[in-house]
Amino acid sequence: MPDITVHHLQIGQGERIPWLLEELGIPYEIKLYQRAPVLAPPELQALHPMGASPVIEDATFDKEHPLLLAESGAITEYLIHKHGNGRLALSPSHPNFADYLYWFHFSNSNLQTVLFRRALVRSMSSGVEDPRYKSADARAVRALKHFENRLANNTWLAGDEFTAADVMTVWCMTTMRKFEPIDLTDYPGIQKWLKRCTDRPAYRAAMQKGDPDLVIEDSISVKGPELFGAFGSALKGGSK
Ligand SMILES: N[C@@H](CCC(=O)N[C@@H](CS)C(=O)NCC(=O)O)C(=O)O
Repeated sequence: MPDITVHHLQIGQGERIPWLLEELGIPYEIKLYQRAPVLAPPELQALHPMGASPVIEDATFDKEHPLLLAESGAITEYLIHKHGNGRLALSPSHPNFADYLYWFHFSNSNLQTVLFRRALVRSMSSGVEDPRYKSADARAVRALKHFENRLANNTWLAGDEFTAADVMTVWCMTTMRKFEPIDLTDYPGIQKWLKRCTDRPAYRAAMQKGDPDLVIEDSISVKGPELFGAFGSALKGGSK
């Protein structure tokens, strides 16, 4: 029985963690949860004060009292440094260290935030001409263009090496487009990078274990995957 357990809410950013573990070749058990209908079900909410996914349990160092850790960025750094000998991270002596840090944090701290903000503002505004929506959309497009420019000139987000920065970011352009649609026509660099990332055997293996019903080719298509309908209803005031 592996010492590491990943609690993953399907169709969600928890997919980063099995992918990382597959890349690092670290054995793990995965426990799957379904949205009920949008938020986490009670058994997942009960695991951690924040009630969201991903959460890991690690019994490697204390079988009686396994470590419980949430936040995909924190989990990623923890696994890389405690179990992965620093693989998939760039060290401070690497010339691209600052790029690595920046792009590692960009997804959760910027891209994802502005995209979800746009979705929320759209649901509360009078339409796409509403100045509040226009402002939220301009911010999202700005982030997407910045991201595109990075990938127009680099194979991977941190430069020449595939790193955890790529692992952190892919979901924003795949599964997350089920919550906030993004047409990738104007973003050829992102399209090519998505193909490179999702062709990796570790990505395929993780998605097969965590979300076998998601069709990767739909997730990376230019128009994006089918929307997760319950999310749209929840934004309009329906059940969450
Ligand atoms: N910043 C957190 C966000 C965690 C989060 O919001 N996860 C979503 C899945 S995409 C979730 O569990 N949502 C269900 C809920 O909040 O009830 C991370 O990176 O892990």
